Amino acid sequence: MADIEKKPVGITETILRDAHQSLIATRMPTEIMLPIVPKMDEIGYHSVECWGGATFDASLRFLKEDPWDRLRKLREGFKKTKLQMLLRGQNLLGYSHYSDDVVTYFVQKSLANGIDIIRIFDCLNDLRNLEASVKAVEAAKKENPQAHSQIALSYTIGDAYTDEYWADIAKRIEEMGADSICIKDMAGLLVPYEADKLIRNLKSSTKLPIQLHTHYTSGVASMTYLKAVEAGVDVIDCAISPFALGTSQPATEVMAKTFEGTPYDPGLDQKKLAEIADYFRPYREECIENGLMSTKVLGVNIKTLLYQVPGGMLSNMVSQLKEQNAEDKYDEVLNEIPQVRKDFGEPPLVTPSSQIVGTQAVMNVISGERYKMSTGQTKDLLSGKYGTTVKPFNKDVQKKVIGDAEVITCRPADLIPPQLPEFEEAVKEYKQQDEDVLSYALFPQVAVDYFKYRKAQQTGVDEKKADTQNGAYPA
Ligand SMILES: [Mn+2]
Repeated sequence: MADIEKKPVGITETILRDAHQSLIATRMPTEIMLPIVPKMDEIGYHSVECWGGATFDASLRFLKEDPWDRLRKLREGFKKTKLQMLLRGQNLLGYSHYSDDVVTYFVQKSLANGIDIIRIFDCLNDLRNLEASVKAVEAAKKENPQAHSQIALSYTIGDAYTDEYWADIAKRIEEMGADSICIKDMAGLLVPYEADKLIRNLKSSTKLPIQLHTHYTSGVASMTYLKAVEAGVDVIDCAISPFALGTSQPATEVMAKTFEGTPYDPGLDQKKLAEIADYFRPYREECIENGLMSTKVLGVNIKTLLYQVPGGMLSNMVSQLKEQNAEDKYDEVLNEIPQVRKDFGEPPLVTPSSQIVGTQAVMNVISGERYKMSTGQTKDLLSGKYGTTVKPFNKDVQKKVIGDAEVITCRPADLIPPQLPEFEEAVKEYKQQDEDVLSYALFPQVAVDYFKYRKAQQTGVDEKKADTQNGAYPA
């Protein structure tokens, strides 16, 4: 290997976002994060992922924290390290499409409050759903020159996902003006030698840096990183060991050690990494003890590889079947999934498409007739409201589910008029900062509950009425 040019692999640390989202349902509070931030800032990570995904919802709903305040505090602590977030394209951090003015404002405010790298993805890999976010990052570069837009492709397996598909979509991402590409393998489906092939293919079709994100769910993730790094991937996502493995990412220390002394050496200090691991270990123990971390998520879920569907989707299916007293239909439903996916244009299986396909497969089996019953989400998908799938829908199925209802072929957000003014109006009574309107836009009821709690806390402190006020809103 001595004759290979030095090419250190970058490490994105996920402990402050995906690692705890994957292992403890995003429940790590800001107060656990802040004391270790100065040490993390000394490591030399490519970036620290710390925001987006479910952190917003969990902060407001369960932790009674302002997510914007968390971001500002992390920004204050990380003087040198780039901060990264995950954004669900036109859905932002919510579950439905927003108008472009809301998307643009959210991106502006995320950057203004301290984010450097925004990773943006769409469950159908429909790049039109990512246009507004990428443009907003581009426009914000005047004020935030470090701003970086990364388009993440949801990784999946299927007839439509050929070498040509990946090469072509990578080219289109480059043309869109994104700054880098991520392969986002949320289910742990990418096996080592496929990763080698995929990364080499992408590397020959685009000049953009390529980052790989996977989960340890199926047990292959660190081998996948090894092959991907040898194939030229630029950055890998890892989690410090107490919050690594299982449904989380490969361990940071292990990957850093693996590449030590090779041309790919990320150059991280094992002693300093060990100090960070020491800091999080007692918190891990606490989470296991109080049940926040279940040992179930720490093992290898081999079913993921067997059926090529995400682990979360399988457990959803099992509970749906249980509710119907139809657990004996499990194998039938598993066999139905590829059929439904085909009828739906072979989408990747990530939230929300995984739920739509899984629920429909259950309904098809239980009712004994395909598409006799369907959900509103299935109707929306087959009406084009989520965007375009890689293959066309099955026309007969589409007709059976939506009848003569209108089918959208344009970019779905083109049909959504500006929403910001109505959100501003609705939040006016509670607003204490510009960002509140965005919290409201994403989770209206949860945000209002939080705003009321915040007000009560403030009044409690200000007017020395803490006892009565706090009584109503236990923290
Ligand atoms: Mn992930």
